[in-house]
Amino acid sequence: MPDPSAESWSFETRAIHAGQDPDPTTGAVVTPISLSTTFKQDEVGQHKGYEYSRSGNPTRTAYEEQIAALEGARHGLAFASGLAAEDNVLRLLATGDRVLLGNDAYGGTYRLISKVHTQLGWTAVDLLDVDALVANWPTDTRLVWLETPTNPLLRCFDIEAICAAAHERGAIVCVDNTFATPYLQQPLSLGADIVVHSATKYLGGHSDVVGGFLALSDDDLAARLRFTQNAAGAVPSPFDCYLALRGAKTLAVRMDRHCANARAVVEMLQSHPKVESVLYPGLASHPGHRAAARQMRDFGGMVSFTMRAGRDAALRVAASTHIFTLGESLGAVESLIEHPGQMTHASAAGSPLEVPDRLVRLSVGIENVNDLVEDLRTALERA
Ligand code: P1T
Repeated sequence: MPDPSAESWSFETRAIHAGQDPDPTTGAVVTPISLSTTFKQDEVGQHKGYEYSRSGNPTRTAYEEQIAALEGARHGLAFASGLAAEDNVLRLLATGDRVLLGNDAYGGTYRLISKVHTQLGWTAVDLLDVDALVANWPTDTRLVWLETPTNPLLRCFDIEAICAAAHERGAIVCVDNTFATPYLQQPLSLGADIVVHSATKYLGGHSDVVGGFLALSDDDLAARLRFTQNAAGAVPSPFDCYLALRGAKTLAVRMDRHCANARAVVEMLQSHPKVESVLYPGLASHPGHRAAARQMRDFGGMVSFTMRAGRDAALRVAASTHIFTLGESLGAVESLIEHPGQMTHASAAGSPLEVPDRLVRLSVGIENVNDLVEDLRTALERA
């Protein structure tokens, strides 16, 4: 359970103090990396809250309390990767239950639902049109899975309206908040049942730890997820927890800079003749802009665009930048560029979640904004 005093603290303070009281035995201000796999019991069953490090670990507890406090959640559960966290959510369902999946999402999420959890039914749906969604609602739906903003088209969905529709029809809603982060958007306050993160991205923020996270306030659901976290065992190491906790301390200041830099990059891309369209939630013409403006503090650091000349030009831009590094992943201090069709979303080829082949995705980092804009402009000239 998060530190109760954390409830009155603002976001930035929670990031640095929630779950992170100085160590009571030494006074250490920084949360220790607790490597012990086992913990002494005074009598059988009498211990200080820890027995075995898969079931619970002090460094993990600090990190779980920190991120739960940032999401406004009663419970936080850390996992070895974003997909491991997602897998635990899908294990809540029974054979034959249906997942409604937004028709734009991380390729690995689509792969997990459609190729691993083959005992489940799934339908890819356009979550932008809630009326159409409700009109065609499959009655066996138990879970609605949505990213907002989505990966990689950055579509934004009305979390509140979708949750209301789902709850009326007996389904729960899991929101992947990886792109927005709890600094920009807090889905639980809008009615979501579970928030999932790839902590590998903005929470960790430095491209040096793979992790996943679930945040939620429902005690029963949390107990079921805590059971599978331990029983299936996809937990992060204490060092991973330390890195993610350390990274998340600076989430607010990093996000402010990611958003500001992204705005400048969007402006340049919009005026460039080789760019066909710019996808960014902050643009008034963008699908879901109004929902984003309502439910997000700012529009994030992810920007996608399509190249007028097609796929080969998109591949050339992706290979021509110097500061933007060509690579998968996102959300860290350094800027990244990639071609979703052949990289992060290759597993969605031929599916309803296939992405345009002329699409380029940017994770705008926190380097100097003029350097970033010039790097991209030069790459576009060459493409
Ligand atoms: O990579 P992992 O920590 O397992 O998280 C999976 C995941 C879940 N949700 C979203 C929205 C994601 O973007 C990801 C991972 N995405 C990438 C690696 C990528 O480059 O898009």
